[in-house]
Amino acid sequence: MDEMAHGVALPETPREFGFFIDGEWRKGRDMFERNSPSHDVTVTRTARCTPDDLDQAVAAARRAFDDRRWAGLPGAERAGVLLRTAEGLRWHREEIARWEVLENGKPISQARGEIDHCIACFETAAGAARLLHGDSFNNLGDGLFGMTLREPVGVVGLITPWNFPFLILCERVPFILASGCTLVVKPAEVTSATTLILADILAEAGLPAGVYNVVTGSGRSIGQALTEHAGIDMLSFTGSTAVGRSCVHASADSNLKKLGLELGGKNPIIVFADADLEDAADGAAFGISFNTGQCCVSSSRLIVERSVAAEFERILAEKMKKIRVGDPFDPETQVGAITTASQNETILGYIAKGKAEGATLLVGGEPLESDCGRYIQPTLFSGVTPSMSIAREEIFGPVLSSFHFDTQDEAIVLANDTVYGLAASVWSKNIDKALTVTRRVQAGRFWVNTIMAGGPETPTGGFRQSGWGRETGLLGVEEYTQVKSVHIEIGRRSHWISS
Ligand code: TXE
Repeated sequence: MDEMAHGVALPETPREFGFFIDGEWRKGRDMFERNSPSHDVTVTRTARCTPDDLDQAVAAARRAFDDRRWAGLPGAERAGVLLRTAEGLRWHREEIARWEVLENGKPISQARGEIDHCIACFETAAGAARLLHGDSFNNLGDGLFGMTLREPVGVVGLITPWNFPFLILCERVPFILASGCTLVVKPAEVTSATTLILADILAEAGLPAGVYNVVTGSGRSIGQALTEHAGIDMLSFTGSTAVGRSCVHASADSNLKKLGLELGGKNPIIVFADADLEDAADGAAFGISFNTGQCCVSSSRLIVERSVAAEFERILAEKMKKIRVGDPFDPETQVGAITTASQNETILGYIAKGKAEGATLLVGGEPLESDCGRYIQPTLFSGVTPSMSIAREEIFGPVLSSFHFDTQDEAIVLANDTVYGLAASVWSKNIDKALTVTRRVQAGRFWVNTIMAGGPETPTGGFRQSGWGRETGLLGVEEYTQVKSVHIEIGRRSHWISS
């Protein structure tokens, strides 16, 4: 009998996965195991793919691209596959949610919500597959007509992280497929299960063999080899800024493949004195605690107007104390486990640095006692100054640093005082202030009097060192296309050489 956690069975034996090339499952020779971050039970065994496996996956994706079995279909047929996949995700919602929880440690209620977002991604991309088009130039004179064609880039390599294994995958895969590209995915080694499960759902939906291939293994070996592979036309990478930088080097040193990068963030949440403070405090608590702060768009720098700072921090601290942290299979849990042991150490290391550098700890700051699993209570530091490491570096955990400002200009300077520019949020009932801040703070995604809102219709991506390119929305499909300009002579060309 399987062990139970809140009525959900933990696997008695780990589920073993092969890897997926050219529409077929292959068996790994060398396997690695993943323990659940919340229950310390081995949940999956996944293959360590070899460079030869990767070559075969790239070759399969290349054949599937070159013979036009996918790119050559009408957009309506590609849309049909994407819509049937969305339907498949509805059928497999509970299964996918369970494996997300088992490998990542996120709360089950959150995992279900994320899968609903993934379904919406497939539906949105299906619409985009039908609407994707170029442009025409009727203004080149009577003798010449011009147009632009949008053509798929080719074979895409996709490297995804462990914080949103399925959501980040689905914010890319349907848009890549809508463009007509084929792909080779390398999920994070600790959270590969749901990327592999998607292979069967896509195949059931009618995706031709060779269009979606998955190789598994470590970032340093198989991930690095994918970034360097000359058979890949474009690489979409989501993860740390350090590895993003190495993708740029790998592209430069191989075939100058096109890059899409979504990297780190140190995102500001700016609260003016005229904001609804209760509402803003709820947003701030959610913004730093969602997915245990292991989220590239976490609002990790609170920039609050000095006249209300003490009151705001008191309201916020009270709210943060009430956040329910614990077993992710408990439907009441809001914050689950820290996904990896090394990330846990990183977060606790930053909390220790914050204390040592003289910030004032208002709430949290300790790991929670637990028989198994790694949990950290959402943490708030006040009196943070811009030079402290908790002010500058991405912690990727539930640790919020609070700064105070007196003027709007000062708030904008503080918000922009980072190398990143992924997301930002401003809270004010004064439209002039809210809009001025929105226009002057550098960030790819902005929220006014809300946080982490929005669906797959709008694009995501970063300014500055937070990345290159955009995912989701129409731009998210166009990103995986290249534009060809076509000129057509009407009538007789005037000759260069006189007859
Ligand atoms: O990320 P990595 P890590 C940030 C966050 C976190 C830090 C480290 O600050 O604390 O990164 O996390 C693959 N060539 N983010 O070390 O290593 C790896 O297998 C090619 C922010 O886990 O960047 C995985 O699939 N690929 C972020 C993916 O890269 C390589 C999400 C991400 O892992 C590789 C995750 C290499 N040399 C971490 N090395 C976000 N923007 O949401 C690793 N990988």
